[in-house]
Amino acid sequence: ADIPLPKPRESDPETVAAEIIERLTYGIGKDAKVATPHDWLTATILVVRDRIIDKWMESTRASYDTNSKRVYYLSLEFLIGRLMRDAMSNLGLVEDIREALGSLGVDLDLIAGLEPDAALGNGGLGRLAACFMESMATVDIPAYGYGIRYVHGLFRQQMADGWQVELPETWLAHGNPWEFERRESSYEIGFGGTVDALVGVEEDMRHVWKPNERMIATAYDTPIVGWRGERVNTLRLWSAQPIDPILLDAFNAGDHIGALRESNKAETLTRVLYPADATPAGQELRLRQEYFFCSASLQDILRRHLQQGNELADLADKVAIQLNDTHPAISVVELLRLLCDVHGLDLDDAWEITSKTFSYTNHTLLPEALESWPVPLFERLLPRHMQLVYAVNAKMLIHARKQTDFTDEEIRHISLIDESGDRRVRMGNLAFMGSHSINGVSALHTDLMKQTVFADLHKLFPGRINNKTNGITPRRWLMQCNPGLTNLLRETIGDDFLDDAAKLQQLDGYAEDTGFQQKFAAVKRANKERLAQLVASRMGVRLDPDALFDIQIKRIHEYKRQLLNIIETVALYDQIRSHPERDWVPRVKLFAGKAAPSYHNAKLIIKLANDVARTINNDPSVRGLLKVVFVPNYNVSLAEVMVPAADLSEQISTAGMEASGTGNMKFALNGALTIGTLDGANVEMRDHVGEENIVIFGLTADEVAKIRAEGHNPRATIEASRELSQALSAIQSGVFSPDDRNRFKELIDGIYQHDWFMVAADFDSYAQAQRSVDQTWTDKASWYAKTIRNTARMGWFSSDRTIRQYAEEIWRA
Ligand code: DL6
Repeated sequence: ADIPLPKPRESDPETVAAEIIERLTYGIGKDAKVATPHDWLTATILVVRDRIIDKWMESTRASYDTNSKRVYYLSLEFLIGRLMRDAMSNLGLVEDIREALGSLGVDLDLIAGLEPDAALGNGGLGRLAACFMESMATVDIPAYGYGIRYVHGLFRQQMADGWQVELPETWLAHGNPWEFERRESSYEIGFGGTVDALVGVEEDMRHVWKPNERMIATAYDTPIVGWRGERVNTLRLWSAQPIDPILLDAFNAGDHIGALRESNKAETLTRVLYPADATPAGQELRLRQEYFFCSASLQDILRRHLQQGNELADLADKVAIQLNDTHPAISVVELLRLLCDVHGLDLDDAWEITSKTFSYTNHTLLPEALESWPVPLFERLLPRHMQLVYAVNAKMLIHARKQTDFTDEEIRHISLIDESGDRRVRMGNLAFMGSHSINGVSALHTDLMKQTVFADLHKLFPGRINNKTNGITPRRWLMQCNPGLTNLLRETIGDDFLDDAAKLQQLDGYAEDTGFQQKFAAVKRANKERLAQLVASRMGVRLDPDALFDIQIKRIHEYKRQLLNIIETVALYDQIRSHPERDWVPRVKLFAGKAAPSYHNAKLIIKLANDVARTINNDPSVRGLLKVVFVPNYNVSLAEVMVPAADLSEQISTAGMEASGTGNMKFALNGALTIGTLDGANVEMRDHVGEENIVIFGLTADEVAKIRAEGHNPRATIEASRELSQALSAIQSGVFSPDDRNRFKELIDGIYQHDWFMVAADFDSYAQAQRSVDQTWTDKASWYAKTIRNTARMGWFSSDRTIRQYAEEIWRA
């Protein structure tokens, strides 16, 4: 029988208020009189969630009914942040809920601020996955995100005397009202053991993997609602559970700890995001995590496919699986295994289905970030997969050998086994071979992929590499984080841009309009006041909202060159002190970002930023002209306050090293001017906003490659620049670290000795660009004309556009 769906709920404030009380009473068991703010938050989320579920069921039923092609986004990271405001805003409920809560004496903003920031990711790649989930729902693509339900997401960063200290993050401490545990969607996952080949005729030989370790993957589903609530998709995160929660025999024999061994082992697997992989144990855990979530996801995908009455031969017509970087690359051989060993297909057929089903996105050219696993580890943990890696490799290398123009060296690069040192399995090559599409995330990055990391595979499979420039969801990164600007835009150009970010272009006509400029400036100032309040309350530092807010927020990495920014800050500090008579533009330099716990230089850079901040902020001679702040514990929620408050956005990576960047897009959309190199998506941003509306400096990617190949003499460059040499020697000699004069010596020595990241090479050009920013700032009409044009012309960088391109050109969904 056609069982009806529940009737959609009304959303007027009175109904909502009554439901919140009902949830508080019957869902949480609390009397409103004693309810804590967390109880109110949970009750409110449950009321919002009910409205999402109505749509969720509709969306799921529709996909089943039409048996339409589904997209599966496999990612080890989803940096989703808080979900309540996103959901309320996409459903158009914010004001009704504010009023409903107000009638109950509860402040919406206060409880919204208590929602934990789900940090199931490290940075750009994870945040992109979150934007994509929202955009896939918005542009009406039936899609599932698959990942891991880490108990502890990215660490909480605390500062101890300017040093980064990592503390565990506990986003699940108060439970998670967004998720649904799906015990019925559980799969067995194996590790280790042996492989038996069942005797038969050669082609019919079936392999049976007998793992010696097993655990269960259980699904937790979170609904992801698209703009205007039209579609709700599912983010399915896997949690590991033991098959036997307790070994009773052992327990009864008095071995109380040993009895829980299995349980601990399983729970360790999904406990922490990105286990430090400097040790062999850390590496093994990481590979186990990857295999665990891929195997569970693929078993789930095949079950759904077959349950709908589809054939395995039709898999690629009904299923598109996107591999988010190499982390899920093991999926290629896991799908082969399932098709051959469980469903009885022969290897050639299975390979054809596999490579038509998968596509792979590369997010970095950094060699250290392209994963590879030691062969002995891979073979011990996944013996059947190792056989399949060799089988695929043989196929590919024979194919390459047949192309007469392949040299031995090219064949060595193509091989799935890196034999240049200890033998390792190359996951990038596996993802490439097992996919029909391999995409980069900006035009420049895609070109460089073809020329560098995948040059030989590109030669073997021309046409597979394509570009999909990243994007950001304008819902979170404009409408929610910047309601002031959103309202001003609606007043000025109407509501069309809410549904189609390209319509922001209509704002272009207002760029020179003085009245509009004043309103735009007032919104920016209010956002700066909000950030100043946050900084004052968290750090006790007062910021002047009339100063130029110059912001660099992102992971701390040498290639992202926070160091260049700090050195230029030191040079500016020297200049202001030497020439107090000049008309200096008051600046606040803001930094935020986390360093990988084992990344020594990145942690030193954080310490340097803090040491420089302490010295400058305590020096009366630059008071009112220069302030430096490192805001601790950067996360999505902090970005939502910092991005709308920026006047200047720092996107200054060494050209050729940042795959795309997405922070660059968020700032420009919110009316900041970008100072940046021709790197990643900055290049396309320049094309869209116009070169007069962005401040570009420094070496190009080609120039960096040339200099690196030919060798450069950083010492000579430094000596030729008085400002740079003075700033470097101040840092190196301990001016900012009187308690440990040698603290930064090695860091600065690196610039003198090799300057791999071109800090010295780009310094003068950067400093000049900063002074040109000062000049524009003093002409406010010109400043706002440029920043308004940035907002107007950033519509193309909506992740809706990116997702449409994936859907049309890769997924055909
Ligand atoms: O594609 C999303 C994002 C890019 O915008 C950044 O440029 C890039 O650095 C980042 N990559 C990562 C880590 N990559 N790996 N592996 O986050 O991806």
